[in-house]
Amino acid sequence: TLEPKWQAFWEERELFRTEDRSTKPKYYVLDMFPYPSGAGLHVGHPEGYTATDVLARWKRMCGFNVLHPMGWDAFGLPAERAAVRDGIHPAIITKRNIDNFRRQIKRLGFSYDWSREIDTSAPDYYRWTQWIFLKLHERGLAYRAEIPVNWCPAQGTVLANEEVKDGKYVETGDPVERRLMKQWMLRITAYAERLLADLDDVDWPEAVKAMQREWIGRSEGAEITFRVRDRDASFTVFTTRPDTLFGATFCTLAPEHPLVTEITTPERRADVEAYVAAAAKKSDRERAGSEEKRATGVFTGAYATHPLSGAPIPIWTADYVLMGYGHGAVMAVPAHDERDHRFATVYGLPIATVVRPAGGGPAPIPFTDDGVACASGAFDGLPSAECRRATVAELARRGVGAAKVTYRLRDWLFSRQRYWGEPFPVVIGADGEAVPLPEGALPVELPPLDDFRPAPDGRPPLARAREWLEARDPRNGGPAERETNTMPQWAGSCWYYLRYLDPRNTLAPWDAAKEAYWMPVDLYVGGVEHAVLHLLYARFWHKVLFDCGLVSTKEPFRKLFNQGMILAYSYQDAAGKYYAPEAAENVDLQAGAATAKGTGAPLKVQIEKMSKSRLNVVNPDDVVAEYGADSLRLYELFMGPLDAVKPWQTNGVEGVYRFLQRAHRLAVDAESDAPSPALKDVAPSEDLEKLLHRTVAKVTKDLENLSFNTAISALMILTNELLPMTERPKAAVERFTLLLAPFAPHLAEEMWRTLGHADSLAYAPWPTFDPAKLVDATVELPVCVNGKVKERIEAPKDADQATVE
Ligand code: ANZ
Repeated sequence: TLEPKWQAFWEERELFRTEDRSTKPKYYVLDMFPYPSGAGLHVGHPEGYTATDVLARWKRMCGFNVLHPMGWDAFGLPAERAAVRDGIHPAIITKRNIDNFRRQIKRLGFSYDWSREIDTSAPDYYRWTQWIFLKLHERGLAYRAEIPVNWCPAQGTVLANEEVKDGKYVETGDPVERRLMKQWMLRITAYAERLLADLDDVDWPEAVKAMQREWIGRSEGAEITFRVRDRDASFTVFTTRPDTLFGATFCTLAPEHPLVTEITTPERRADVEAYVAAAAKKSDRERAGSEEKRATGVFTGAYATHPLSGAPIPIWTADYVLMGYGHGAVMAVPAHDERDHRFATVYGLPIATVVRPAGGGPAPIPFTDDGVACASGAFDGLPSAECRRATVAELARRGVGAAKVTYRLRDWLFSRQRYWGEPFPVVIGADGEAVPLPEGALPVELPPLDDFRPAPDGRPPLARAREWLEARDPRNGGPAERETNTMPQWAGSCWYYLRYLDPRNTLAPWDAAKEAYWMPVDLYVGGVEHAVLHLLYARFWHKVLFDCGLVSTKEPFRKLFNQGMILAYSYQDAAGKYYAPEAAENVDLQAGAATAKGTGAPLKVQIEKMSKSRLNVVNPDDVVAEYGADSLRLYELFMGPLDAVKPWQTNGVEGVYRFLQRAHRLAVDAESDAPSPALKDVAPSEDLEKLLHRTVAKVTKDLENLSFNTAISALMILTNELLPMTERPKAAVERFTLLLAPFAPHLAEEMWRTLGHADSLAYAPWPTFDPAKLVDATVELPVCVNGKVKERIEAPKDADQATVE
């Protein structure tokens, strides 16, 4: 009953409305905003949200001007699928889901500034997403290209590499083909070096930085040109090991390499064409995976000339060589590369050792480490690193090679054949050119449609909006057609943290002064599943905005923290059938065993991901209804370290619920709701004073380190100390209440009121501690005889040797 009361109190007074300008220092604490799915909130969402809310409330008490907003990542495929299935417009489905999410989140008493709520699918939001797209386009960072994509005819859309396996769409099993299609691309590769280098300046988990580095995949090496024999043709390879050039015994081209058709000899043509056709059906991911399996390939019949030795080298084509990396061609060195070695072994190609271990002795084959060059002409005896430099210098002198840095990062495929996304602010002129619209034409709103399937001609759903499709070419006023692709779901989340600064601005995406005051985000909390794509895309856009002079920081998120996933116990019988936890009894978690109520069938108890099919999803609404929001909040943080993966246990919620009841009784008499009669206006004893200082110090330090579970333990210890006192110093209970406030704000407000304060404690000063009070006056000394502790004695802290003895 007291939670709705305090929530209404906060809302009526707009207590958490953030001031735009302030003399206070700022603190911007951000949650990864949710996709409002039809399933509603699960207990994983409030884990991170509670953590950021505790920090927001704590920082307010510490005198910071805190920005703590919430919004919705509202475009996306599930709403479009539901729309097709149920015949309801995705906007209506999305609004319904948002209303449900907002209701659920509000019940938890988070101190969001709801006046800043944003929705990426609202025209007054996506207008600015389109505006940023125009900035990217202006700078040559958005372009259209004919590229091979994974096309799923049944779904009528392109799919990401991650969505395709064995030539099928993983969700539905529909066949997927490779098709050349004109798509929007964003030139993220132009920012590869900065995206890599600036990782050094942010306070992020090392694991996330490592994943981003891996994704960007910087490789230092060389480009080397090989001439094709008896033809006026050449190709370039990228290699990280130019020092092994003398060991190159064949070359391999990607099946799509334009030279393959040209150089293939008549005798080899049938084999090569069959191979190329088969490779076209596989996705890049599968092809890269053929590394582990047996590499396949065919000989083209043509030869290249070794750039230094002049020896003839057979040219093969093989699908482990990807067209999108380097130049789609490799010089194969079977003695020093695993993959080339496997290939050479299968096809009986020569293997020439050109590096030996620096320390001498036998070497494994292939020997892939650095060593000393051998059988490499003038380079013999050079250590590998030196040999790389010398080889590149020699190739450069002859004009057939140069040092080169390559990135695994690809340009970002930025179009989707969907309805429920941002339309591109672009028209296609009569000449086929994509022409950006002027700023005044924004937003380009989604046309109302009632059928969201691809158009009958196979074009995206937007092609069904006949009237909307017709447009004018801004260059000449002639007829033009709107772009029918939409942006991917990632677009809206690339800049939402900036819109929170100024969400109702109709003249600009944000005000420059507000941006300068608030940015960067001081703390960003969310799931590790966004470690690469979302964070990389957002960093990319931010850097472009920085180059446009629109933001003042190079990086958007100063500190990042990933909360660990919350798992749950599941109950399964021998036949694999799942049981709800209520349907199990005789549960022994240690042994992982239980029995089914009624039948007594033995059940296996396991910790697994929460999912509907496992019947182990915990709904926060149910927890709040039974134990209250404060208990849910406290339990979310008390389960273990924030970044740990941990199982939900409802009896754990009971534990924190009992703790909160005890805490309540420190201030409030359980019978009468009046102030507890034990409260006295007396000074705390010296011992209690020390415990208070130690608790303040501990909780403060733990909050700084996001170590919430240990902070809560300290509050429990203090409660246990205070509760039995018949003369309970009111000043001590007040300090305790303030420490509890960020974690259990409803209960803390109630206690604060009972203690005689008319105002909310949301802005009451955070208790301070005196470091001198943290040190004990005496120390305990173990007395050892022959290395064994025989006794312990107490001595004054500053006692000298003689006194102790
Ligand atoms: C010769 C060589 C000898 C190589 C050796 C390695 C070891 P990273 O480190 O990932 O950048 N390569 C180049 N382009 C390729 C493509 N399009 N598809 C598949 N493989 C390609 O890998 C660079 C190495 O991967 C290059 O160096 C090349 O093989 C291969 F002892 O060249 B290496």
